[in-house]
Amino acid sequence: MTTRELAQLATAVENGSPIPAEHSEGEGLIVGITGPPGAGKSSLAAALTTEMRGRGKTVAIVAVDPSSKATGGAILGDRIRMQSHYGDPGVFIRSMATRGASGGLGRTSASLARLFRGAGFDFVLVETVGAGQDEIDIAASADVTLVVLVPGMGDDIQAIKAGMMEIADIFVVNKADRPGVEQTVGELEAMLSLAPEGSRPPIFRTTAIDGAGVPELVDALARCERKLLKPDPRWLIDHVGVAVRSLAESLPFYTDQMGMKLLGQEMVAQEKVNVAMLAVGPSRIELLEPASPDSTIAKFIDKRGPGLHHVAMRVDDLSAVMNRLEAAGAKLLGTPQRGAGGHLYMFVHPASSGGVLWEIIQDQGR
Ligand SMILES: Nc1nc2c(ncn2[C@@H]2O[C@H](COP(=O)(O)OP(=O)(O)OP(=O)(O)O)[C@@H](O)[C@H]2O)c(=O)[nH]1
Ligand SMILES: [Mg+2]
Repeated sequence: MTTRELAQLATAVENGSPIPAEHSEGEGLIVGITGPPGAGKSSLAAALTTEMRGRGKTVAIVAVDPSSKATGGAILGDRIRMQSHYGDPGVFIRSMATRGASGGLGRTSASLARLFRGAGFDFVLVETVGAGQDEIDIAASADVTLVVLVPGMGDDIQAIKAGMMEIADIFVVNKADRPGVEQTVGELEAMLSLAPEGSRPPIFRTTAIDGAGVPELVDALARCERKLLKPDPRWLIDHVGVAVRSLAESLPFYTDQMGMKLLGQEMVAQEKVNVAMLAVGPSRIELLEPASPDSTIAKFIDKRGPGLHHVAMRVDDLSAVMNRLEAAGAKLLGTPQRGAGGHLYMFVHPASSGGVLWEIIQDQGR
């Protein structure tokens, strides 16, 4: 594929087209680079690119640049930083100016990253600012996420670290030519000491403008495996619904014999069921007892006997999922309802899903 063809494909993907099947898989490593504005993410991406090119590796860069919305200035700056890489056929650079657009940015850049990996690049660097949903989306789709900090951030570091702890695979303290590097590293170490050993991200010191520390960072990246099984936070099994004739008879198996924690019990008038919720890691088991002979659950038990009734999937955008299902002709049971907790939910008929009744849930405020 020529650079021009790739650029055209990238534009199509940015505009919502699916990634062509022949470019959907690759062996490359997707590296998310995030951190506060001005931390040196773009400079680091340029320095990483120089080092990677020196090792004969190809590099694609996706820059997501909210700070450029007013003037495009940051992108101009990035152009200068990337100057030596323009014209190198082993480097492909895509800057996404957000121009105030909100939402979906993270997913678009994640799609671009997958496209570039599918196009055969050895490393795909994805730059983004901050710690919002976009960063979480990018971190979820990246194999490795670098969180770039700088010395002398003072109180800011606490706030920034709080949001970035979860997504950092590697911390980079950039601008190591400036005073206060060791203090920042020390603060990070103190904070990381609270995390269980074995899950503490390593800390690297770099000076992006002259490349100091960058070879060590590339060594670390070269050792990283693709995280094929990295959890995608957009999808979560929220709970498994089990129809029972009697909570009094069934509950002790879960609580006493299995030793699970009972989260609560309630009567859901809308569905005419008594519900008991049990904790299973971040998910739950929902035991459903008919509260009336004409409830859906009573009819289910009459017809099929007690047992597995439905599986509930939590998604971040129910209407998007619903639109996709509708467009594909799936059989939806009614329209989204609002549950007691304020969440939205709807059901997909088993005929459309290989025999499972799916409840799709979207949390309140997401
Ligand atoms: N002294 C010093 N300056 C650096 C270093 N890395 C980057 N800079 C400078 O810091 C400024 C910001 O660098 P960028 O690479 O644009 O930072 P960024 O994190 O991409 O910034 P945004 O994309 O706007 O959030 C520039 O003036 C860089 O030259 C470094 O290691 N040492
Ligand atoms: Mg930048």
